[in-house]
Amino acid sequence: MFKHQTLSSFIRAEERLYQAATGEFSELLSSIGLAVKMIAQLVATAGFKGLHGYTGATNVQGEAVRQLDMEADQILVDTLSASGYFGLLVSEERDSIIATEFGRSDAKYVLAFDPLDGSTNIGSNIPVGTIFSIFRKRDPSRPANYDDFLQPAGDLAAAGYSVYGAKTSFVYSVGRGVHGFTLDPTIGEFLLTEQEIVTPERGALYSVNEGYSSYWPADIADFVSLLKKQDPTRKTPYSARYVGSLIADFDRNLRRGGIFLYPTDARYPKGKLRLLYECMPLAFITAEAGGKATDGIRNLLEVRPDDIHQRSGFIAGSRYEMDWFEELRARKSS
Ligand code: P6P
Repeated sequence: MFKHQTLSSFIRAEERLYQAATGEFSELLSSIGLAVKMIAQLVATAGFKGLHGYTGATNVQGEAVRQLDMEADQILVDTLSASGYFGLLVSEERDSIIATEFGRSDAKYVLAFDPLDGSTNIGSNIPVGTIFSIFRKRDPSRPANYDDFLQPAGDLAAAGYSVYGAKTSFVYSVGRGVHGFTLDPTIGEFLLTEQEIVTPERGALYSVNEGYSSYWPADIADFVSLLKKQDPTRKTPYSARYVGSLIADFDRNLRRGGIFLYPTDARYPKGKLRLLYECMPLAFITAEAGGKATDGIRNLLEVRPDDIHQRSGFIAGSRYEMDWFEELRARKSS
C-alpha cells in the first residue's frame, strides 16, 4: 500500500485492472468523493449557518425534511450532474427518479443515495454519513430507466459510504474487497488508510434499539436475550453499542465485528431502513468484508427491490453471529 495514495489514484489504479474500462466508472466514483468532501464541510459548519432546522416539507418517507438533508442532496445532484457519468439518480430525499439534464443517455450506470443518513443526530455531534449504490444499466444500448434500480445487491457495480465524524472517512467496494480512505483536510484529499477492510469472523458487540424490544418478533427477542445471558461456553454477554445513527453503528461493527439489527417489528412491519440506498449497499460491503447481511430471513444480496423507496429489515454482521441467529431461527421454525 503506498503511503500517500489518494482516492482518485487508487480508483484509476483499479480501473487499469479492467481492459474494457473507459474511465466513466472512475469519474463517477471520484465525483462522489468530491461531493462527500463538500458535505463534510457542510456538516462541520451547519451549526454556524443555523442549518439544523427543518424545511417544512415532508419527504416520500413521510418524514420532516431537514435543511441539511436537502443541502447534502443538492450537493450530490450538482456534483454528479457536472460529471455527467450516470444515466439516472435516486435520492432518499426525492419522491421520483432524478433525470437531470446532465444525465447522459449513453451512460452505463445509475446511482441511488441517501445523502445524509442519521442527520437528526448532527446537533449532538454524533457521526452521520452518505450511503450510495451504483448499478450498471441492465441494457447498455438504451437510456437508463426505473428498472435499472430494481436489481439485487449481488449485482451492484459498486457500493460505499462516508462517515462525517471525528474524521471524514470514505469506504467503498467494486466487488474486489473493501477499501477505506481518510480525508486529510490540510490538502483536501482522501488518502488510502485501509487497503482491505475485513470484518472479524466473530465480534463482541450487538447493536439494536432495546427501547423497542416489546415490538420485536420472537426470534429477535430470543436471540438478543441469548447475547445478554451469562454463558461462558458462548462467551456471552456481548457488549451493547447503539448510537442511533446507522452509518456510525455499521462502520464500528464492520471493523470490530459483532451484529447490527434493525428488524421488521410491530411498528415497522416492512422495516424502517431503506432497501435500495441503505440496506443493499451496506449488505454488499458486509459481504465483501467477509460478513453477511439479511432482511431477517433472506440474504440481502439476493433481494430484488420492487420500489426505489422500499423499506426492509436489516441484520448485518460477522459470520459467527449471523450463523448463530440463522440456526436459532431455523430451530424455531422447524
Ligand atoms: P431508531 C436515523 O434516523 C436512522 O434512519 C438510522 O440512521 C438509524 O440507524 C435509525 O434511524 C435509528 O432508528 O428507531 O433506533 O431511532
